[in-house]
Amino acid sequence: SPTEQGKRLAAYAAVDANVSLDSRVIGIGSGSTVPYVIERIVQQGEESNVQRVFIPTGFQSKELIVQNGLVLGDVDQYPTIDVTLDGADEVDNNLNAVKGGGACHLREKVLAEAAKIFVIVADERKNSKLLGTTWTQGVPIEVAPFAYAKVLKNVAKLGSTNPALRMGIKKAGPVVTDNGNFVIDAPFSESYYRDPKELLMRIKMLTGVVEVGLFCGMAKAAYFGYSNGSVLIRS
Ligand code: DER
Repeated sequence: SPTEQGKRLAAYAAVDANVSLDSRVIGIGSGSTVPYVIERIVQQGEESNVQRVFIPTGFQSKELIVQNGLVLGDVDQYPTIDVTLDGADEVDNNLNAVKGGGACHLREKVLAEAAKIFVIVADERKNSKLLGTTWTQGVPIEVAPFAYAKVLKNVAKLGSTNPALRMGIKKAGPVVTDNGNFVIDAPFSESYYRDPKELLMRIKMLTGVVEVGLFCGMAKAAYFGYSNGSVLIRS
């Protein structure tokens, strides 16, 4: 499909430009675009990959690394990462991103922050001028289960319209993250997204919030793959 082609194009371009022989510790994000990042890295061959260690951002990410025969590492052991590559739900003109569609954004943000270079890979749908334009599901917020009802009330007071606990599809009850927490999706009107850093700080301060799916000023570059075969690089 066009978006799969776009994901592959973005991932290949990002790996070719950012994963060199001296990239030894590599952070791998979550979602449906990062498998193409792994695909491209595997194509770089055994001899380069045997020198590398790959740090996951959750169960799916770990499985990707292990199933491709790559060396699995832990962020405790490798606190500094050469490059982290990850997807996003939406990216604005200033490379601020909404992340957390896959409920993995706590570990994703840890690895994004720990990396010398954090690179976003995405298909064309994620390229927006302003957050909240194409991604209308709201800001993903990882919360301590004990506090979820309080956070729901308080994020509504902050201005969110109809914040909701993210429920499982093939699982009764709420989605539970790799860290054992819940996720609240908090939609906001366009005006709130004009200053994503301010929105991030206001949500993060709410008691019970573990991490917020707004990555502000973290990405060095974003690669968008288009179904017409082109790749747009913003940095
Ligand atoms: O949850 C996340 O932030 C993931 O990176 C994810 O949302 C990216 O999604 P996709 O690569 O499947 O579009």
